[in-house]
Order: sequence, then C-alpha cells, then structure tokens
Amino acid sequence: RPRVLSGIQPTAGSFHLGNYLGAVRQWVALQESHDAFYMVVDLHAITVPQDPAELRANTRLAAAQLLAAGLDPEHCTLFVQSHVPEHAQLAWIMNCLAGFGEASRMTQFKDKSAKQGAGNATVGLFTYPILQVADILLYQAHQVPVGEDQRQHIELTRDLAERFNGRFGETFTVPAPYILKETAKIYDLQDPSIKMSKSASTPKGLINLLDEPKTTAKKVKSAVTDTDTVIKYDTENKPGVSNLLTIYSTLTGRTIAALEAEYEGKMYGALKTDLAEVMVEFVTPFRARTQQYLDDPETLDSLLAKGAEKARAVAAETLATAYDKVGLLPAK
Ligand code: AQP
Repeated sequence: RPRVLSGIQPTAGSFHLGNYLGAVRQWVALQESHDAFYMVVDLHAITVPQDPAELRANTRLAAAQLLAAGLDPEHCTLFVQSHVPEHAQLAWIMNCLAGFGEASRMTQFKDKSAKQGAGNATVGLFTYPILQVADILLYQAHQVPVGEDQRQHIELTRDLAERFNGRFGETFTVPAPYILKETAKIYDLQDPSIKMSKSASTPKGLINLLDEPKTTAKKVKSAVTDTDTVIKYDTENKPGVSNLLTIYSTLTGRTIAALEAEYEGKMYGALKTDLAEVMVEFVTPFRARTQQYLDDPETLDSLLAKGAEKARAVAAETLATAYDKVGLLPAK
C-alpha cells in the first residue's frame, strides 16, 4: 500500500474549517487505501511562543479532534511528533543539506516572521520547513495530503530528497503533494480573498469546529458575498459565494452543479441559512465526540503511545540508514 504522512499543529485549540476540509478530511479517506501516518506536530508549534500548559492541553485536544473527525488507530498510525525523537534528528541532517537561500525563499516563513516583527522570529521558525522535510522523509511517504499553502514545503522536500539521494545514494522516497483542487484553499468568510487561517482571519471570518454551533451558524449567515444576486460558482467574480458553495458541496457530497440548480432564482440568504444548518449538523456531533475523547485522557494517551511506537519502528530504520549514508560513525 502506498504510504501517506501529514501533520497538524496543536496551536489554536480548535481546528478550523480550512484545516478540516483542506487536510483532515482527506486523511480520514486515505487511511482506508493507504498506509497512513498522521501526527500532531508539537515541535512545529513551539517555533512561535507557546504557554507550556496550554501546549500540552492543546496537543491532547488536537489528537481528540483527529479521532472525532474519523481517524481510526486501527487503520492509521496516529502519534505526537515529539514522541518520536527521530524527527529532530533527521531535521539536523536536512538542515545541513538545505541552502540558506532556498530556506529564505519559503513564503510562509516570510509571512509568519513579518508578523513577529523584524528580527524577532526564532531560528526554529526559519527551519520549520526543514523539520517538515524530515517529518515526511522519515516515513518514506509517497504522498502528503495538505492544503495549498503547504505546496512550497512539499517542493522543498522533493528537492532535498533528490539532493540527498544524488549525493549519498538512493535513500529517500521522493514524495508528491496530495492536494484536492476543490478544497485546496478554503477562504475567510469575511474576506474571501485570503485563506481562512487562525492567525490572519478575524473571529467572524474563521469557523472553529469547536465553537458553539449557534456561533457557527451566525458566522455562516453573515458571510460576505457580493452585490449581485446569482448563486453561481465563479471564483473570479464571486469568491464569497464560490467559497460557500465549496463548503456546502464538500460537507454534503452534493455537486456544485446540483447546488447551483437548486438555488437558481433564490436569494443569498436562503443559501446561507441552509449552509448554516449543514454546518451545525456537522459540528454538533464533532464537538460531542471530541469531548468524549478528552474525558478519557488515559485511553487517549495510551493510544498515542501505541501510535508513537509504531511510528518509531519506521522512523528509526530510516534515520539509521541516513546516518550511515552521511558517514556518521555508529555507536558501539
Ligand atoms: N484555509 C485553508 N484551506 C485549506 N487547507 C488549509 N490548511 C490550513 N488552512 C487551510 C491546511 O491545514 C493543515 C494543517 O495546517 P497547520 O497545522 O499548518 O495549521 P495551521 O498553521 O494552524 O493553519 P493556519 O490557520 O493556516 O495557521 P496560520 O494562520 O498560523 O498559518 C495543512 O495541511 C494546511 O495546508
């Protein structure tokens, strides 16, 4: 079975709709057809300041949400990144292979470091994409299911895998991004020209899956559309409406064409009211399931421990090969 790997940060507490539709939803589907490794990337989270107690709680919360979304530990390997020390170890090797210039070209670093103010970003934030390279290569992943914003990091992963293989001999699988066109980028509900994001979106533009369902309904109903009245998928001229149609279509499994036909001649209000209902139906059981997993932290922790053990078996083997290829003297 081909292998997939992906990760999500435990930073914001609740996942947002972009995380779910852009990434996690695909993870759930791929666990049936692929040898799937999914992790909560706590080492990535600390590239920006975190409160230690909150980070710990959010790491469990992220795992609980992944299970609530449908990940099944019998069908995938679910773990916490820091439980597998090989990630940091391979990242060092990759740091020594990556060029300063190529790392400097990562747009996410440019955006995120700008937010921290000149000179304040950590070195960890700068090398974040290189840690991501290690995350992926450790598992010899064939595909990486992510949102569009991660495409550049997957390209870097491919470049470094090829560079390593070229220099030291065939070692790493060169991975491909797995990005579904329809949901590659879910947009902010208040500003459909930017992606929905925990750091850039205003609270009204961001759908947190763990929000009170009535808050979610309100946000959907006050989504920005346009001054036209036609409900049609047209990302160029109608980005707000198109985003709502994408969300609606993905959550219900109905095609955009079917939705356009259903809403022909209807007002934007009708679309928003119905989508609000669809959203509430989705988030209500999601919240309840997340809470169930949180209510039993011992089971959750032991499930993560088992996941880490399975992940480590694969990661340790890859790391040993990489160390050997590079010429590090094995400890006797
Ligand atoms: N708006 C989005 N549309 C589609 N996919 C998205 N992803 C994030 N936003 C969207 C995908 O979610 C996965 C997890 O991403 P992450 O761990 O990087 O999450 P994040 O950084 O918490 O997401 P944000 O909101 O994008 O954070 P900031 O604002 O800090 O940049 C990834 O596969 C990502 O592509």
